Amino acid sequence: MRTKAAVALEAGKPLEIMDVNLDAPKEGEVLVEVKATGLCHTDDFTLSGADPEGQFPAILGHEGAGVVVEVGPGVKSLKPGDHVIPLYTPECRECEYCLNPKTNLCQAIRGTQGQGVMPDGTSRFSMTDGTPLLHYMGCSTFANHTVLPEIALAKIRSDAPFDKVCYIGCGVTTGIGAVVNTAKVEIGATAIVFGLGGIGLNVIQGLRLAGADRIVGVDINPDKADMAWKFGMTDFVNPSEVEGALAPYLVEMTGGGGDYTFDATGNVDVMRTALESAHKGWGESVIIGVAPAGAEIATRPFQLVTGRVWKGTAFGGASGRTDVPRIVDWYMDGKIEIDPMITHTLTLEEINKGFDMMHAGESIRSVVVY
Ligand code: NAD
Ligand code: DAO
Ligand code: ZN
Ligand code: ZN
Repeated sequence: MRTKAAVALEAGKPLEIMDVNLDAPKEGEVLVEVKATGLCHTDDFTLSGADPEGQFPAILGHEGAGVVVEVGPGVKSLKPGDHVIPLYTPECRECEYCLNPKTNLCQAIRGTQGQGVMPDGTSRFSMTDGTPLLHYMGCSTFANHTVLPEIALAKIRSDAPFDKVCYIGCGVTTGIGAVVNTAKVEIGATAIVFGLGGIGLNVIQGLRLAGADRIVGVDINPDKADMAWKFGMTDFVNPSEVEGALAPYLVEMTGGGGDYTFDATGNVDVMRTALESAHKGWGESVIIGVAPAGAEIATRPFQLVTGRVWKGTAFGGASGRTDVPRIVDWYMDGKIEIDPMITHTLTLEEINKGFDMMHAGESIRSVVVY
């Protein structure tokens, strides 16, 4: 079939809107009509060339929602008409990783997903001249139709609005999951969140949900504070207004440091500050941000010797087929908010404008509705 897509032809160039070929789903695969897709910082990271694993030409996009159109041979859990959210972290429920409750990093299709192809080693997408196009994070939601493995689709209720719940495909689940799955924040905790963008705001609403008492937000863009207050931030710090080093300032302000601190910036210097702002003896610092190719983190080992814990999270530690439908329910039941964070709704033709607004810090989440 033919479908319309925003194609990343090479790093650093705007996406090009074009018709592309999409082959039918093969064994264990599903054809999905994408109804809406969110623009995540990670798509931009790849498009910019900063992603060490970035490959081109490809169809980016990993945050979406849509409807099953056709299932390939052997697919049992989904049928045409089902509403789904694509999962860049699949859940096969059979591999050594899925069977270990300590991780959500299903490895069933890891090798081929990282190479930008389906599990049989081939791509379903090509340009109309026959040039193969790679898949991205196993999702490729910047196309009106895409093919995914069955294990990379969460079936969701049919009354959930696509243009809102698409955000659960990455940002919402990553931020809230970092709090409830990875950090396991307790009622009454003090937390510090670095970066109040599409992920950090969801960390903040996750902290409110978990019952944290004090939620300190840190961002170099003071405009980001307005939304964070609405989601539960109790204190705001703009690092450029702090004299001297930021970590001691935050430790002092919180009476010893955060029980939990979160990096949602992707900046390795911020990651260090986050670790060093965690409470001596028990503070845990969670890295969510994805750093540029070659970047490394550093701290004095004594920071860990004296009881701080440094950890990271992918997709908020969520097992997608199990957890994503529940998060959709939380949204539909009013337990979490999504709508105010979707600051812009665009057509596919406007997708590059969405990335421009992301660069300018003007948007939280832009969503393309097909
Ligand atoms: P964003 O651009 O919307 O937000 C980042 C925020 O950090 C912005 O508000 C910016 O002003 C702020 N910031 C930048 N430098 C700062 C500094 N030095 N100090 C304080 N604040 C600073 O990005 P996002 O969509 O929220 O994504 C955040 C990070 O999370 C990115 O690195 C992204 O790649 C990563 N991410 C990780 C996962 C995962 O599973 N681990 C999933 C999605 C996104
Ligand atoms: O299993 O080895 C692995 C890698 C899983 C990739 C997880 C990616 C998480 C961070 C990327 C940001 C997502 C938008
Ligand atoms: Zn698995
Ligand atoms: Zn994302």
